[in-house]
Amino acid sequence: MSSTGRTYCRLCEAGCGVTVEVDDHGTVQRVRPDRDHPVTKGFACNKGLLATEVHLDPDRVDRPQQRGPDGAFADVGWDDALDDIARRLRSILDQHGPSALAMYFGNPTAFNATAGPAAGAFVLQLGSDRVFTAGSQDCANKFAIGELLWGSSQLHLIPDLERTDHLLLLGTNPRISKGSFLSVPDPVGQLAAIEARGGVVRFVDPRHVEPRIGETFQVRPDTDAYLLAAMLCEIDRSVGFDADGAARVTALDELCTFVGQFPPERVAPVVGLDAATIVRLARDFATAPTASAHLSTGVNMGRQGALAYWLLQMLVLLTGNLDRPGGNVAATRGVAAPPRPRDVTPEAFVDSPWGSYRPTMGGLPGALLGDMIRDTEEPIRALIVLAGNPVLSIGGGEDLAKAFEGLDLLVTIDYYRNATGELADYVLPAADWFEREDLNTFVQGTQPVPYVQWSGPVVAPRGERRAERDILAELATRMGVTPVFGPDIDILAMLYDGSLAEHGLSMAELREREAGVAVLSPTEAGGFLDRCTDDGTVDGAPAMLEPARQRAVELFDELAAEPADQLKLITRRTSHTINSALQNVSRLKEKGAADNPLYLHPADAERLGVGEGDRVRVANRFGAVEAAVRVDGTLRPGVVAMTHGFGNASATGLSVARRFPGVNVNALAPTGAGTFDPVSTMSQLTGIPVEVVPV
Ligand SMILES: Nc1nc2c(c(=O)[nH]1)N[C@H]1C(S)=C(S)[C@@H](COP(=O)(O)OP(=O)(O)OC[C@H]3O[C@@H](n4cnc5c(=O)[nH]c(N)nc54)[C@H](O)[C@@H]3O)O[C@H]1N2
Ligand SMILES: Nc1nc2c(c(=O)[nH]1)N[C@H]1C(S)=C(S)[C@@H](COP(=O)(O)OP(=O)(O)OC[C@H]3O[C@@H](n4cnc5c(=O)[nH]c(N)nc54)[C@H](O)[C@@H]3O)O[C@H]1N2
Ligand code: SF4
Ligand SMILES: [Mo]
Repeated sequence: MSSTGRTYCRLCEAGCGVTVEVDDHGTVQRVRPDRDHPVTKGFACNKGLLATEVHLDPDRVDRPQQRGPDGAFADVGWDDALDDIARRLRSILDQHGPSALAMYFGNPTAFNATAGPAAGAFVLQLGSDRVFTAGSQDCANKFAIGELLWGSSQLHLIPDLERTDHLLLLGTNPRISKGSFLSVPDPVGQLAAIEARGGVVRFVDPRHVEPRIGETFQVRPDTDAYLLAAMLCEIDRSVGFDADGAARVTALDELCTFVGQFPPERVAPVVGLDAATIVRLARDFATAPTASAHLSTGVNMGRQGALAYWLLQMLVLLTGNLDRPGGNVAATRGVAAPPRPRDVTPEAFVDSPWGSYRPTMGGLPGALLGDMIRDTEEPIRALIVLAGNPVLSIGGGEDLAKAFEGLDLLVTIDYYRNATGELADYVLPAADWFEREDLNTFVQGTQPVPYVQWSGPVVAPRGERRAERDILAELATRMGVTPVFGPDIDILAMLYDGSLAEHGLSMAELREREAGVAVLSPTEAGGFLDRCTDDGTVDGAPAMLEPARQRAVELFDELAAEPADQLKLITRRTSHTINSALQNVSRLKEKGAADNPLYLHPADAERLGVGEGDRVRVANRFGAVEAAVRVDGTLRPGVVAMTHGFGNASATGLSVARRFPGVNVNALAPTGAGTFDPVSTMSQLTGIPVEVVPV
């Protein structure tokens, strides 16, 4: 009998409720928006609705694959694969110690409530602290500042979209990406509603991304920290800080001295806005009845994402907008935020041959992964990649791929044999989100309308796909270690029943509910600082950020000294891609994801003597790629853009992606010593200096 199941999409942070039609053979037929979902109410996008194409893709890895001596992959049984991996891992650990093992957790791990805890426990049990995550490409700056200010990487105040009079958005393109750290269905509709009731919406972005809503301030890339500092400086010297907010900041003088180095008139040429505009941005924010601010990956991926995010918190606090209706507010969490175990003193920094850095949530700088594999003293020899594609998603390009080839053991756990899997000894098939149970932990604390949603499997796993937690438990057992989350453990109940009880819920009860959803009561504004800091105040000159403040001074001089015609490469998402994860979906390829062109402003195209479709070489000291030109007037002159996740020419496991390979833009991303943010481990993936020449 055919049936319809209800679940939610796990591709992005909108987390749209969807219904899944299953035929009488147990095969998924169709995904539709769930109109009865109490929060997402039938919102969904093209990508989520095409998730069946990934679920049923003939290129999916349905059995473990092993690479043979000739380089070709062949199916092997689970027992043989796990026995061999366990034996080789054990021998590497015995010979070289636990730090010879590293794990990389990719972005979809965040959308998978049992895989993350299972993988974290696995690597800890084996004694290794070498963990890399996609966080150092997308949001480790926010985690680091959450740890510093509010005692948890997971605590972030979101704009009160329903009530705000003034919303400042930096480095986000909600129409395309649906946003990050702010989980709303139909974000564009929400922004339009702010304008419709007379509110102000402002975008700070090198690209004019939003055609219909708000006003866009086209900054030069990688300069947001100076814009925010200048806004604070201007507010301090003209309208003044909110008295209650100012009373909450200790060492406020030191904060004022720091931002005082970056007045609007000084930063204007570096930021690329005139001083009067920066003054207007600052005063309008400070004098709006209520104002809220949000920054996202366009800023995170610059060189000073942590400092910028911290300055944004200070802007909100010192204008009286922190934890007040219409400002930035705390959102209810259905699952508890991990507490403050993290050291935020200078002692938290570790020295490495590539410079000092502070691991964020225990994660290391992705920009050092290649160096740590190639290291002669204490190299990484075995790497397990869970739901990630570091060969394409972090900097390094061919060099990183070469480093991976030098590993003694590389195992990927994925839906596909992706570009990273192509270099692996084993590729292990993961069950997908139609096939396993889950809880929407990934959006807790970032939802204006808070809810928890549990989903059971909608269908049984196809082929021999397995949930990550089962794969890792089997592997641990075969290595002689009793897994923390063995097969009999209800991971979700064990981890989340405690915090669900605060809402009168439990996993058992949630599993019985219609669509597994429980809408939670919103958090009333007020009391956040007293709850989340030791004494209700924050430090205006935290020691943890001293390296960031110093770096701000140095990088300012560097930016100010750049030649006027220096081209900067920024990141750009499209509606047909999610990082590298949908590269094998032919219907998306047909719709416009056939390759990743170099977007170029008409004035730059003219100056370089190139036009639409011409081939160009994009290069810098880290690498080079070739791409076709797409002329794009939405860019700020001097700014070029490319989409990441492409570069599948040699991914033999992806027959569609291989026909539309595009190029790996991260060949141009800085890696190695001095290229990442020491206070947060963030890689630089935007605002990268490049040269463009016709070929
Ligand atoms: N230049 C540039 N680089 C970027 C960015 C950018 O904007 N510009 N963006 C960055 C961002 S925001 C991120 S988050 C990172 C992403 O970096 P990564 O996470 O390293 O890479 P993804 O491309 O997301 O690859 C995800 C892989 O997980 C697999 N997968 C999907 N779901 C599951 C699952 O449930 N289980 C398992 N086991 N596998 C699964 C997919 O098939 C895919 O192969 O890349 C970053 N890299
Ligand atoms: N369609 C689609 N949706 C996605 C994804 C995807 O790949 N495709 N990826 C998902 C993931 S993993 C994430 S993390 C989220 C990210 O979601 P967001 O953080 O909202 O990221 P983007 O939509 O890429 O918007 C980033 C914006 O920053 C701008 N920008 C670039 N450099 C700078 C800069 O230096 N300063 C400023 N102020 N702006 C800059 C870019 O022009 C772009 O408009 O999206 C998720 N959703
Ligand atoms: S908006 Fe995001 S969560 Fe919603 S259907 Fe699209 S990809 Fe899935
Ligand atoms: Mo991301």
